[in-house]
Amino acid sequence: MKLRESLLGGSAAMPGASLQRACRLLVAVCALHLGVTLVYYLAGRDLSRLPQLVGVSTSLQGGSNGAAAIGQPSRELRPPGAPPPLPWGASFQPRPGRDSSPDADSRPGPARNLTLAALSPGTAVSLPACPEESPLLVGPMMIEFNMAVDLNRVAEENPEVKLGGRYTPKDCVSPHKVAIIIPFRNRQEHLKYWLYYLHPILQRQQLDYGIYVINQAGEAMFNRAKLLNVGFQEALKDYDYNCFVFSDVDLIPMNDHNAYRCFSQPRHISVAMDKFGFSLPYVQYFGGVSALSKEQFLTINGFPNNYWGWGGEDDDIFNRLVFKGMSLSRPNAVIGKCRMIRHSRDKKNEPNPQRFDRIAHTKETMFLDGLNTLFYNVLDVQRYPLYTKVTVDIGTPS
Ligand code: UDH
Ligand code: NGS
Repeated sequence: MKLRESLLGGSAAMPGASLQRACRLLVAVCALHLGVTLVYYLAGRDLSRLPQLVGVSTSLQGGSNGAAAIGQPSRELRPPGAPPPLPWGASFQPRPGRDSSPDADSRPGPARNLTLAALSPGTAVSLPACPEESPLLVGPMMIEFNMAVDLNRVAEENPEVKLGGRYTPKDCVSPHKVAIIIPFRNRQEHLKYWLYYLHPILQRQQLDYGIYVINQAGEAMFNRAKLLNVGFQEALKDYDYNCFVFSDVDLIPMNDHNAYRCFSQPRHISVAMDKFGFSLPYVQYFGGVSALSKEQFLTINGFPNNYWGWGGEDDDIFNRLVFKGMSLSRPNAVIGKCRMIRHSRDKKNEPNPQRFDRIAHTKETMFLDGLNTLFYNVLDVQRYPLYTKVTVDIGTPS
């Protein structure tokens, strides 16, 4: 009775006034409820506006430029289930295809597309999953190499790229945790162009990515595939990457619909290079830029370590994929167009005379040479604003 009295304003209150107060209280509670519901609803639809709505200042503001997506969708080179092509340098039939079921193609279902993200200590909000195709893509791009690139300016123009060349979309959660690995020695001018062009593209693709330049120390013969193996292992020390894009430093995509991420089959990305007349030089070609999920990479025991000098290592990788029953995923030749920076042959990267013999024996050697026999010494790790440079001693040909 006391409680009832105090709720209604005490025993001295008139019955009409008490009823009025009770009604006001009820209306206030309803308004509060409506307000809270509205905030949660809007938070689920457009997170960039949440801080303004709730009056919190965070780095979640800003984001999309809303550019419309154009261009054709990517497609698989061969229909699912079709037998993979013959290995390069081999004359026998590989095992029948099996789906390597990587994480990269699987999208979160409707009930799982919200992820908790810290807004400020003690507060958590749900970020939506990034859409299957980014709304930020612009399609075909002009690529040229006739201007000077200042990396300080590139860093200023990409303020959301964090030290070491790390980027994570702010407004959504990307399933594509991509380490981009670049084999490197003495190509700083090419690297500048690569960073200038690729950072904006990778951000528009809404990837959760990091850039790793693996710099071969010393003057010994160059070894591209071993450097890529090192990149795989070193990147995993930083973050739980689930996808690895292996890119030559001198190749730039001409269309941002060419996704630098992983697919249910190993992905060949540089399928229409200008130097080959915007087509493949041969059907098994897997050089230039490619992407393997962590699972696909582990399945083939990584890449070979014993291709010193130019040529054949990409064909060995192709053979490994085929021998493990995988096929290739590729964009079409329009989306897959890319430009190479013209240059002369590097010193200490002359054609490897042993390459033909090696690619004829991939099947026997792939589990005797690869990640399980990878030895190297990291000499230095430098975190620059736009990339992480790992300088490594990978030894000399044995
Ligand atoms: N690379 C270096 N430094 C080197 C050699 C290679 O950084 O000294 C890296 C770089 O990322 C390059 C990649 O390894 O893009 C592949 O090098 P490559 O020499 O196998 O392939 P590329 O297509 O040149 O760059 C092929 C020979 C060009 C001869 C042209 C004659 N007109
Ligand atoms: C093949 C090489 C590949 C090389 C491709 C394209 O002949 O390693 O040419 O080379 N295979 C062998 O030599 C066995 S390119 O024109 O890009 O220098 O990737």
